[in-house]
Amino acid sequence: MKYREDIRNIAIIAHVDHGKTTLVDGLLKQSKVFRENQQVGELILDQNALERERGITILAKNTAVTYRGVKINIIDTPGHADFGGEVERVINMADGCLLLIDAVDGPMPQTRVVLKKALEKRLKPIVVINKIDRPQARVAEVLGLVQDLFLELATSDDQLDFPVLYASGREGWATSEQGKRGNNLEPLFEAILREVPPPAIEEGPFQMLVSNLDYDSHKGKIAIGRIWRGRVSPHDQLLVLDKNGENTAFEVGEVFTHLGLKRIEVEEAEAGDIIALTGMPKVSIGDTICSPEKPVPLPRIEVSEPTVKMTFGVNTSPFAGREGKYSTTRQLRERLYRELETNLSLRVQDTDSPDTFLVSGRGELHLSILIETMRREGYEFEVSKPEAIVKEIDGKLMEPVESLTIDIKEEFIGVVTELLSTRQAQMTNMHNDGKGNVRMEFRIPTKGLIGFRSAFLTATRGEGVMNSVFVGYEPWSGDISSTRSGSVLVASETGVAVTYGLNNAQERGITFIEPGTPVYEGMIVGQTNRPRDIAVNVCKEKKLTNIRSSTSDIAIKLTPPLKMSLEQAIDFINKDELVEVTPQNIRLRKKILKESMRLRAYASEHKDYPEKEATRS
Ligand SMILES: Nc1nc2c(ncn2[C@@H]2O[C@H](COP(=O)(O)OP(=O)(O)OP(=O)(O)O)[C@@H](O)[C@H]2O)c(=O)[nH]1
Ligand SMILES: [Mg+2]
Repeated sequence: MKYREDIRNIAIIAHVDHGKTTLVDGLLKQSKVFRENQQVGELILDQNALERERGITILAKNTAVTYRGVKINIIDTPGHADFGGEVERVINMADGCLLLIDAVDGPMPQTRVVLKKALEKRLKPIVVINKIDRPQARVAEVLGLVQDLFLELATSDDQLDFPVLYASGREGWATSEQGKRGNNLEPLFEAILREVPPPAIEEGPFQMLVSNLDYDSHKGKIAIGRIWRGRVSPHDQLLVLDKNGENTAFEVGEVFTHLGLKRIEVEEAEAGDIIALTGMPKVSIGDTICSPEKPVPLPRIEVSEPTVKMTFGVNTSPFAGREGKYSTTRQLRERLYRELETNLSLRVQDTDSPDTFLVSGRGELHLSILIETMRREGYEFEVSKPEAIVKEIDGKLMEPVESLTIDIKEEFIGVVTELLSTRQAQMTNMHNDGKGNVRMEFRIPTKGLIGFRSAFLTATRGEGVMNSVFVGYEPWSGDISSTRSGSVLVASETGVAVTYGLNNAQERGITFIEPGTPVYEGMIVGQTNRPRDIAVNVCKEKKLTNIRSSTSDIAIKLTPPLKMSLEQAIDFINKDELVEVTPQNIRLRKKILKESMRLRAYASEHKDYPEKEATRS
């Protein structure tokens, strides 16, 4: 076997927020891929708008730097469990990984998940205890926990002998000596060169696995992946082997390698490198691109199954078609199926209704990011409450179960435990650091986690941190009754909300909209503590009389409305409700808009309930 000493391929993996992208900033900056005094900012790789707004990585990305004549291809991955599919998608390209661990948090649920994947793939790990600059850093303790984790997950003895560096990605330094401060990232660059095996190369006909796709309006589809065998040049005649075993011939347009944020056009690329190719008319992630001399597919990329599903439907609200650029079934269907080309852990299925699609993903965030992306592209549609995906295994009904880690201040233990007990969570561990910070671990069915985040953040006044990872399927443990406290205020008429009407509504609960907001019958305009929904006429004006009764009527002071983000809205709704998503608005609505029909539906489900009993105000 030959090796390419001039290349190293590494993936950066960690739990969410442990500093991966920030460390990549440092590697890019210190390897001088930018012009002197070029302004590049922070989290350079988190380029898409949603990543920047949320400060998280959503898509795995390739970049490269050169250090002492060696090209280091770097793959930054997302740490959030919902985007675990991205890690699985790209990890094949690497020979080694940097496992980052926050010096305060220590190993977290997703640390275990990504390390397990990396060790299974036999990547050579380099442990980087990161954020050493944090005042509460507990380096020795964290190192001990990391060693325990390796003991548990290693698939062979040699994996237990891993190098450790101590770093502050943000301050741009790393050192191999615990307790010392470094000056720059050279020790990390050196460790990568020394520890990560150079890619083994095979001579022979070209073969590459497509791990990522990009699109350029001039060049068309761009396939990104690692070359496993042979070489490639522009104008080569190659084949794409797809999942159905079909071959499509094409001529290579351009060949690129990575450097910093750029792609560099090259005349030839060789096995071991991570490259980008143009020219293929169609290609999907997981396909093999190869020479017609030896058309053998590489193993396809395996990603874990989705655990959460919801419906995406054509907008059926009375306001449909007003705010979106794309609102037809055909457009929605096309867009959803197109997403499957790159979003590997997503599933889309047709349903009995031609206007509704079942979309499954790895968690609420995975799905809500898709919703937000589509809304920004100009789509309007409606989505249902997410549900856990249950399965029948050996004739038994099984459901996904997650491990949930919660970090809160002591004073919130009571409320959080109470919230979780209604959601079938079981505490498995609790640790108090003696300074008022508590970490609790639970096992909880996925169905119990749905809608939990908003409630948790409210209960902990936004201070709590929660993380969950899928652990497996377990026997179904029964339904959870609605976890939403109270019911909703529903508009009884179509029109425009006015102060007077909203003021009446506020006597019954909290409202979600401002005066001047167009509403339709069946739209949810607020929340109430009452056990049943209440229909309210928020468009109702005060009757005009000639006599002004009192001055207090003139200036009604409304409580400001409670505005929900997309995720909060999805968390909030119940099964008989929908979120209407358009580029301009997020509205909540009842599935059945007409009040009389809703009452009938309710009565038929609750036999003891007299249909007539009005809830109108
Ligand atoms: N104190 C300190 N903070 C850091 C350091 N590195 C990153 N951070 C901060 O930690 C937060 C998360 O950093 P990111 O680099 O986005 O973390 P990430 O691992 O890429 O996060 P995901 O991609 O979303 O999983 C940011 O607010 C950073 O400023 C560090 O070395 N020290
Ligand atoms: Mg990141």
